[in-house]
Amino acid sequence: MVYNSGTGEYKGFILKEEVFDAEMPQKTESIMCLGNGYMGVRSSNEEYVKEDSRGTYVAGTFNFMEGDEATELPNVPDVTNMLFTVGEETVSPDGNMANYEKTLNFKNGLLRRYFEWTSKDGKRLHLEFLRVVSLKDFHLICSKVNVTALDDCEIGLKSGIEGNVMHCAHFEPCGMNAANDVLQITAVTKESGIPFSVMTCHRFEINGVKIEPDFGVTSEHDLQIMANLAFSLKAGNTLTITKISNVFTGRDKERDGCDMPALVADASAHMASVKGRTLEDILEESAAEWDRRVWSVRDVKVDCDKEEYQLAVRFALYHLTIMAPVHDNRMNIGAKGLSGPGYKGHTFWDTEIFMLPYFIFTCPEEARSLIEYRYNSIGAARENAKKKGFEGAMFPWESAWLTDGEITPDKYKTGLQEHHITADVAVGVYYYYIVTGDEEFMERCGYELLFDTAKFWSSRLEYNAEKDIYEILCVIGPDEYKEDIDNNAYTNYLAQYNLQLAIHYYEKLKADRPEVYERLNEALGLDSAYAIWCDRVDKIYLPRENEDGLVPQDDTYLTLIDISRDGYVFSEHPHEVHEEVWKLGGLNKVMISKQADVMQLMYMFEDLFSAEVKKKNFYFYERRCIHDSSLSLSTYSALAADLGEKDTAITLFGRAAMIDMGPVMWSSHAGIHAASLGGIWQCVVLGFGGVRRYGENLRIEPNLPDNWNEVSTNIVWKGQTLALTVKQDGFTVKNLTGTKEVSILHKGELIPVGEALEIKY
Ligand code: IFM
Repeated sequence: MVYNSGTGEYKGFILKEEVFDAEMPQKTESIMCLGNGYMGVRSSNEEYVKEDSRGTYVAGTFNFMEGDEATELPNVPDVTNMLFTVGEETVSPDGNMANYEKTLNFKNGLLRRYFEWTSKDGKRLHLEFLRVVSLKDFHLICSKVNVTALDDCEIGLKSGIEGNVMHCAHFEPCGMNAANDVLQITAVTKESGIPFSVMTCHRFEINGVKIEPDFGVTSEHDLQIMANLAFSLKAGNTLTITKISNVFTGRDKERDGCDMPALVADASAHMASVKGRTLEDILEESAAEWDRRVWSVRDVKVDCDKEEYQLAVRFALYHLTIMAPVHDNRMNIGAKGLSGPGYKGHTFWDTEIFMLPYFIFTCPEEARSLIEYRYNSIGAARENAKKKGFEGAMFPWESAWLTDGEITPDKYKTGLQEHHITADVAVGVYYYYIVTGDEEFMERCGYELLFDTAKFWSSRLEYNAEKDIYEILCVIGPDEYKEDIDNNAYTNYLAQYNLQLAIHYYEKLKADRPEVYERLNEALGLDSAYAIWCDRVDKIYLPRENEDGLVPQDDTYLTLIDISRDGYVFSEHPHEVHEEVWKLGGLNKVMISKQADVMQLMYMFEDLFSAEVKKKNFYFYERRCIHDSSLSLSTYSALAADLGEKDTAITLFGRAAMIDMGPVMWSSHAGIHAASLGGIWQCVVLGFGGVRRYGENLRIEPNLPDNWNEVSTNIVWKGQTLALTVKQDGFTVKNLTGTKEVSILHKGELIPVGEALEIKY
């Protein structure tokens, strides 16, 4: 992968693959995925190659398939395919190919690929493939291919809609249609009954002159419709194919629950309005939207010694945009976004703890939509609690559609035990509220979320009469290597925090907003819940540092077999570690962690422990953590930055930045790692930039790595957009909105920003 190929306005925006990897084409399919939050389209090659896993996923269209382990996003019939032949031979980068290049431009979302290809009998073609998924028109996909013959050639092309893709068994075909140049397939998901329409339209030119070839439409099965064309090209001639496609579903917000005829009418009207457009014009419109929504308002500019760091943070911003269905508050972000089948499109704590801070600080409306998803699924969370013998709202570890409830596959214990998700949701609500001051949201949804999650915790606590404490037994904490454990520090502290928030806002509402209090008290029985919260909150057992200064991750962690890296061969490859650990009795028996756990707690709640204790624990747990989850490195890096451990912070950041973008090919085959991308933003802005919600204040305490000259970005605080530039010798903050006074906390002092503030060290 090349990280520094962009020039001019695209410098720091281009990711490039120079050598085609025939063994692992899935890597660039994922990391160069296109999309817009409504749908994600994997960047598979137009021509099929061995091992490709093409996929188009539309947010929220979950379906359960008989015999499967959980509901998942179906793979929409594919429109990216174009199969070229020269004589009997299929054009493929697997064959005799030269000058290959595949690039993704984050600035405008353009995927470009080209190569030269020579047939066995010496006929040469130059092929250029361009593709864009519009950020402006969510339903629109456009491809353009220029095929230049370097020798006289007879070229065949098969292109259309192919439903025979992985995870396509979700669909019951409803029909197909070929009207002139437009092809269409309709289908409905088998269990959730969501109607889908996929349409595509081809246009052809030779040397810029429109031609109207015979389409030769064929179909080999119920979910396939193809045009089959033939062209004679003289040496030097260029055939241009423009393929414009659209995807509509009955889950779309504006047509929710519509039937197939209504869906087809919408899709057809849309196709009629876009089929004459060019890729250039669609790209220009989409690029303007990229600029409006992202690059002009929340770009993060990094001036440092390594160009890949700038690219990494833009890679994160790009993917955080295309993965997030923030246009529809019935949907949330999947752990792989919409870039692949991994984790079935399910939502985890990844949203609240790893991505939400980015949305809250850069576009609060988008953040609100993600939290409203939780509110909209509170009914299922209440049922989940009831089913498991608890009260209030117990959010599922993995969630999909609003009414699905817990959908973690049974083979994983996380669905039964990883309960911290419920407190993570509350943390997200509070974080959003403090940064935005959005009282309307709180009264409509936020307070109810805080109260009902607290009700869950007070019922989840177990009283230990001997010690007169409340414990939380049999859980999985963030470190998922440890199952059936008692008193996971992260879980216990967050449960207490959840109760503290509920107590605080109960008292505040009762005093200041009696009518809101009355309404919620009547609905949720707050008075009696409050009495229980008050009784239990200070008796929750909270692990503290022991005589060695170590905070136990849970009741047993520090008693396990210690195979820390000193004197032990610790592979970077988790599976090899697992084999070694297996011989010692399994993951539950040894002191190794999958991901940040106590460190996650110390990063999020910086005042719980002294700097000395944090540093000691950092190195203790880092030595025992194999970062087998993509959520781990960014937390360790940001925490290291907070602790002033600059070299460690930048080393860990470098590894976090390469989780998807880096050279390990298999790492992203099933999709990018959404949380890790939120984590990259957190490392740069919250870690190195030192931006933090601290209590109810905005604190700025930069920790720029030594080889970094500057980081600049915008953040939004209480509705004011603040332009922040951090340098080695100080930082500036400008209030770009300027309709409200904002103060920042720096070195313990609250300083008004006014129009602009400059701090020199
Ligand atoms: O939520 C994470 C979890 O913390 C580690 N395993 C993968 C999940 C989805 O990203």
